Amino acid sequence: MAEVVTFAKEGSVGVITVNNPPVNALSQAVRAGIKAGIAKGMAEADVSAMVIICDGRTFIAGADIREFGKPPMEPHLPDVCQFIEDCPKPVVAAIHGTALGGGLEIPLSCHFRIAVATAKVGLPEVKLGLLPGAGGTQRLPRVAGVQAALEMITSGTPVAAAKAKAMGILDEIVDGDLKAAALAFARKAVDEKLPLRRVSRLAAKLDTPTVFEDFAKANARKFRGFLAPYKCIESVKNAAELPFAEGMKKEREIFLELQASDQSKAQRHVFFAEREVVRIPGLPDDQPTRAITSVGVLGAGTMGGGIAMCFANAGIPVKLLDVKQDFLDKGLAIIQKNYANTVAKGSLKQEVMDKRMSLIQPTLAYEDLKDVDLVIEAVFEDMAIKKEVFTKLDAVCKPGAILASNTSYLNIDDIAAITRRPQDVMGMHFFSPANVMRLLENVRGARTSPDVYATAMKIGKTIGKVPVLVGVCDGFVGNRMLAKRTRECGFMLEEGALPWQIDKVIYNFGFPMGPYQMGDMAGLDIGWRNRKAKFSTLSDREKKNTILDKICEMGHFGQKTGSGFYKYDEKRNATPDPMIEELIINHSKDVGITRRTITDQEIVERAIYSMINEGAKILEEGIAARPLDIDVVWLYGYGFPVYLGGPMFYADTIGLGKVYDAILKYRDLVGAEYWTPSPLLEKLAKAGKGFYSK
Ligand code: 3H9
Repeated sequence: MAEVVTFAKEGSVGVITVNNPPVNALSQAVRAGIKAGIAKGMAEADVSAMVIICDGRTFIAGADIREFGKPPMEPHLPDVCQFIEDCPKPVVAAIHGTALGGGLEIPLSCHFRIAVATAKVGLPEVKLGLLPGAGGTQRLPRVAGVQAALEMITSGTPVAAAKAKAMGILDEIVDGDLKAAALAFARKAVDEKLPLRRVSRLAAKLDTPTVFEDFAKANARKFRGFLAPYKCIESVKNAAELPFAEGMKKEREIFLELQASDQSKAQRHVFFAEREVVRIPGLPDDQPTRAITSVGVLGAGTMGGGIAMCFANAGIPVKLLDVKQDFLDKGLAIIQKNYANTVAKGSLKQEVMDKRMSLIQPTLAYEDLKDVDLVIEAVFEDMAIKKEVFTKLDAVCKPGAILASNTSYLNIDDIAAITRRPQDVMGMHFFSPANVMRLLENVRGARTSPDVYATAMKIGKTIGKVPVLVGVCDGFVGNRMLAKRTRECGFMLEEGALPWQIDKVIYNFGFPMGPYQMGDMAGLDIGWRNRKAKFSTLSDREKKNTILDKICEMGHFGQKTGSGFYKYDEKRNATPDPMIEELIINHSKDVGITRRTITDQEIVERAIYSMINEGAKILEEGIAARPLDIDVVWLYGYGFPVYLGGPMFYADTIGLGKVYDAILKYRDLVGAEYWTPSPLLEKLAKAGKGFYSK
């Protein structure tokens, strides 16, 4: 038997122990080991029952995702599960940690399941663009009912032991030693001749015949663009309508189909990218970091308040500084309101809210920041103001404190240079609303010390963010690429597209909303102010593209003023504005452009490929160390569709050759100034390679 699985006799019970760190994934050796363990227990006359249990921090966390994409190796998991279920001697699964995916499909094939109270069970395959492929879609509805199975399988969200017991997934919740309890349960099953519950022989409990359609309809928004949830529904429906063996056969077919799909490849890429992103190339895994036990946040506005909440949520005390009592009062009132909303929804206990509020201490005095380990300033985006703030921080903060700016595009090196400790200065760019958005762009300056940016990455994880390390440039990774999309969309408006056409195409591509809906929501004045600040750096064509200026000059700033690119009713429902259409058409005339039909494909290509080309430049310049850093920025900060894996992964899926050809086409159409292929992209495309397959 393979050493990742051991078999030992404890009296009359055969104990099959899985030990495959870190998460006991079901590699081929583990599958073979479990099967061999069951076979051994069956063969040995003095073994009357078996227990499957795991060493380490968790029960089995599922199939080994790293094996996907390689040729499947026997024994296949569905067969191992069936082998367990068919065993004539009782088999008990003993669960701790998280039993996920195949790690729950094995217990569902056991005759009994017990768990410690802290355990969780779930079928998260949908998050990898898959469906549970070892009987999960067939056995769970037979155990927990169709509705509960649909919810669990299509959301992928694990449930806690108590709920799992109420759903019928667990037989018993155990206090104290799990192995002792499992042995006792196994002996009881033998002594009391408990009937062996073979789930495949049960019927899937169907509540209403229309449950499948109703479920798909009710979740249409959530499932938009994704293949896997619909395939999960189809497979659960098979469980209700077909004999078990047929349902299993179809489940396997669908599993293999999904496994080979671009969506699942993309979602698996996202799973690993999210974990890899925190590892900083060039730094050892045991890189020393600085302790962060208290934080200062400057600016009690929307951004500063959101950042303060992030730390308070993680139990870290925050000194929140602003220049006027009035600003502090308003900021705290908003924080209070945000928390109170969560309490009202039932997702937060009042006492937890009170504790978090007590961790946020308002102050007007810089002196109060003298002992904090980290300061993040979120004041107005103006270099003169930033420099003033950093001069003050440099004067009061203790040696070794990290001084961070939340700027979204200003030069961190210029800010650092004003201080006597540039090695302690960096950017920590949160995304609005900071307490909700998961992305944190950590910007390392030319002189930032490695232990400083390693600390920022670590603290980012502590506060529940997905931190990405980037270098200094205008707009860093996210906004620098976004600027290219904004430019191209602006050009397409001049050439013949309308905002609602572009928005629809970008929405259908999979983004939560189009650029003009987003602009209207954020406030057009923000983009206008940025445009004015950067006006001197714009090209002639960009300078003359005054559509945004004209809209803003009328005081139309988007949703908050009732009109922007769209008109809004009192409920903020948007309708296309004929006045804006006229304004755009007149603008085209004014700048001498004959409007033409812009196809949806052209919109996708110009909006997305312009970003991909910029992403390639970002890689060349070393602003991002790896394509996965760029993907993670776009997935977690800008709502790039998860099932496309991020812009760089998406480029590889299309093929860089095609992207390159399109770039050349737009170079001829729009101009080399905007559409010159990055040398990296050109080199990879010509070599038939991708960003991830160099
Ligand atoms: C499935 O089961 C299909 C079946 O239905 C049908 C088959 C026919 N495989 O997240 P962490 C690695 S699909 C390989 O940082 P945590 C992970 O990459 C599977 N590797 O720890 C990381 O490696 P590294 C359904 C895996 O404590 C290390 O383990 N199951 C797998 O924060 C630690 O991971 C899932 O989707 C895996 N399955 O969270 C569960 N899982 O150190 C996926 C983890 O090199 N896993 N690794 O970066 C999780 O949700 C979390 O890892 C877990 C632990 C909650 C278990």
